[in-house]
Amino acid sequence: MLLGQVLCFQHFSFRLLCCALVRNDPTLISLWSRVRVLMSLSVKTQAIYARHYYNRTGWRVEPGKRYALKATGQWIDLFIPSGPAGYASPSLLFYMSLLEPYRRVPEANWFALIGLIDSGNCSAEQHPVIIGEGLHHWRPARAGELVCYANDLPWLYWNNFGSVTLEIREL
Ligand SMILES: [Ca+2]
Repeated sequence: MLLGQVLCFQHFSFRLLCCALVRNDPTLISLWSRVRVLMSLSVKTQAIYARHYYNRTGWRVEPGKRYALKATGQWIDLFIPSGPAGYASPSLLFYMSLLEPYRRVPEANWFALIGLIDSGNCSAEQHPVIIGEGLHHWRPARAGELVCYANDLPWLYWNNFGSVTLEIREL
């Protein structure tokens, strides 16, 4: 779907909501709720589990297309709760800053939501994308399945709990 079409549709939806609220018209409010349902059908949702080394989404992405990603929720690293943006090494746990270079993506926060595009061989882990709380206009570098995980030390997934929810929408 073209970005212009999405923006036009969203603009229409917003104007419809405004009219419905100003006029307090039940018919318009009902119509707006149906439009919202139609818009939500274009959004795919997937749970990303902290303990899984790889979370396969089943979503095939392609270069030349643009996607909006949004992540919400909370997962837990042993006893440290975190959102999908992840967390910095706590000052009280000084050893964690020493371990930062050994994270799967050293430059990203602990428990930041990471994505990679699997073109057939996940083990390469090349070109990870830091998704965090989301990306507004993501352009994949190549075609493949989007695979996600919490950024952690490769050998410390056994003490991870919970999941975050990831949404994807093609623009
Ligand atoms: Ca862990």
